[in-house]
Amino acid sequence: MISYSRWMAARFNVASVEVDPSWEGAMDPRIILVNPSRKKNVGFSFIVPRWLVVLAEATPRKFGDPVLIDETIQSFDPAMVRPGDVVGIGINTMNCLSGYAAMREAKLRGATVVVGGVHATIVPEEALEFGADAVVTGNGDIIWQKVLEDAFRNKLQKVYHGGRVSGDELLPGRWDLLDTYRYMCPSVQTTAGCPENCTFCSVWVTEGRKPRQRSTDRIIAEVNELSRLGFRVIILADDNFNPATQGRIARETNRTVRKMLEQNREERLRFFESYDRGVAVKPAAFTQMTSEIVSDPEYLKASHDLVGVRAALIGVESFTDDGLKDVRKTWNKKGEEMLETIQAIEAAGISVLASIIFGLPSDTLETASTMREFAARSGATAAQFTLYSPFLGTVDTSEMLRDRKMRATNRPLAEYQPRSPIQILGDPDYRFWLDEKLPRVVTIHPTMSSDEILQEIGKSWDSFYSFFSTAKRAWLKQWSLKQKICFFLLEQGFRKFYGGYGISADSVSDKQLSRIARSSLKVAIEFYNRFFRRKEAKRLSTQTSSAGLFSHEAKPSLRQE
Ligand code: B12
Ligand code: SF4
Repeated sequence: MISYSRWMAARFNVASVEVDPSWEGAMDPRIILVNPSRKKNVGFSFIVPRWLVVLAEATPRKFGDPVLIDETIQSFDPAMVRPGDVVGIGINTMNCLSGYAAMREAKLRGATVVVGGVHATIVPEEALEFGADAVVTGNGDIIWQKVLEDAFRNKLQKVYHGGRVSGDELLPGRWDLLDTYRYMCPSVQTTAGCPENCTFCSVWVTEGRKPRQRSTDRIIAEVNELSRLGFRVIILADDNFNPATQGRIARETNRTVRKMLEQNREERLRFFESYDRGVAVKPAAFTQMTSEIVSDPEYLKASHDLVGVRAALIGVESFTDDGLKDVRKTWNKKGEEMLETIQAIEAAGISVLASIIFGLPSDTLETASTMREFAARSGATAAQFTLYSPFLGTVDTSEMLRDRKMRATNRPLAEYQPRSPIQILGDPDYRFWLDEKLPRVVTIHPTMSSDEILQEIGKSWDSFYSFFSTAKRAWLKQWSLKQKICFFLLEQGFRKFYGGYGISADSVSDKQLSRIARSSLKVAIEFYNRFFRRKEAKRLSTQTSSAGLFSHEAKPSLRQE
């Protein structure tokens, strides 16, 4: 177990707390928002962490424009902080350690530090224990204003509950404050929450099971702004892009919930139509869907035709019945049926990133082979094989932590039946997410060693992305040779950056990128921005002068009534 005081002493041994004179002239007091990262200062990043721009929008203009620091781009330099500044830090479980480090340094310079984000929502007391002046749980969109008012009047409370704000209140981002040329994809949210309750996922716990649709006008205005900035690809950072499809509604037994889902489906389809009419130059969108989208051909077609969804992460999780039972996702198709599902989504023009978890309680060395074989035959454009990991706030992790506590009491097993066959390492006080030397696998699987699990995951990435398999996938696409070559290079790049781990916002991956890989990333993003985005932004800005290009009524509806 980590000794808290030793860790703090080693980590925050800051010799000087002098303020960088270049910041002296700036307006008083300032708000600084920090997105911490374990991998500092890569310089460029694929995806914008949305909370940064949303909190910037939530900051009343009277307090001045906040300074946005995304540590994947630029390390947080504590010298920029002056006494009286308010520093807001957003953390998830993977980057909380870096967040606490930034917090401590900001506090040493006399700032008031407020911590929010998924991790702070799940364990708010931890940020306070580490010295935060205040912690915000839930959505920051509305409550942030109150926090700032209180902070500047010296009336700050310890805990603020932002709750789940209504869809209409979910704010757009302030893109003007971000150096967007450092990123490949901006992220926009269209809906929050997910009606499912998978045991490995914290979304339904924090965001709720009732989907919240964001305001259509706000989404359209935001996407049009991003189009004007030259972005041609966006991430729809939705918890679940298709919360209510025909299949989902059909299996709902609760009448009230079914009614709510039916309304949501109608609302989504209306939104898709308005989006199509209102977004003048539609960017290609990448999002996260459930496989149930195939149960609803109208929804699937509209996602592609009206919203421009061209790729989606689909939570396959497991190809076996037992695996799906493990994660309470038996509504997902299994085996051959899942292959048909993936092929149907691909046939609708949406490239599938099949997301598969390995290391589930029922997984064995045999299921690893099955997983590879199914993935290869699935027809998915891409696949990721992720390690089953205990994230805080999930049913699985809560059970494992409780099991660990009970085991430590040495009560006879007859009195306590562990809930999970998987155990979390360490004694009951060991908070693995705070361990700087965190082992890759923090759990003990009932039948496989950690090495075996990692080997199988490695083998799966190797076989799916082998030169031959990638070339074959490229060859089978109905594309021009140039597109096939691009696809091949992209897939190899995906494997290089995310292999062994899965798609992330760069910041959380522990993967050590070689200098060559980092440089290629920089060159690729620089190239995209310089030669494509700037040109595109210029072209569009000349077009905006012609009336109505970005108005919501720009195009007639394409949906047949
Ligand atoms: C889109 C998404 C992705 C995208 C983009 C990620 C990105 N960084 O932009 C992709 C596909 C790349 C991705 C990857 C991964 N993700 Co993800 N992702 C999401 C998702 C669905 C939405 C995130 C989002 O942008 N929401 C919109 C913004 C506006 O909401 P927000 O960040 O929560 O911020 C609000 C509040 O939290 C609060 N807030 C946030 N910060 C602050 C700071 C202050 C000071 C205040 C006051 C308030 C505040 O106010 C904000 C506005 O309301 C979430 C689910 C979720 N609901 O959080 C999972 C989620 C964050 N991801 C998760 C995981 C596990 C991952 C991966 C590790 C998956 C993997 N490969 O194994 C990777 C890496 C994560 C990372 N951080 O990079 C987990 C995190 C669990 C945890 N306890 O930390 C989540 C919660 C989903 C889950 N399965 O449980 N992800
Ligand atoms: S894994 Fe996907 S479907 Fe399951 S609860 Fe989380 S967001 Fe919903």
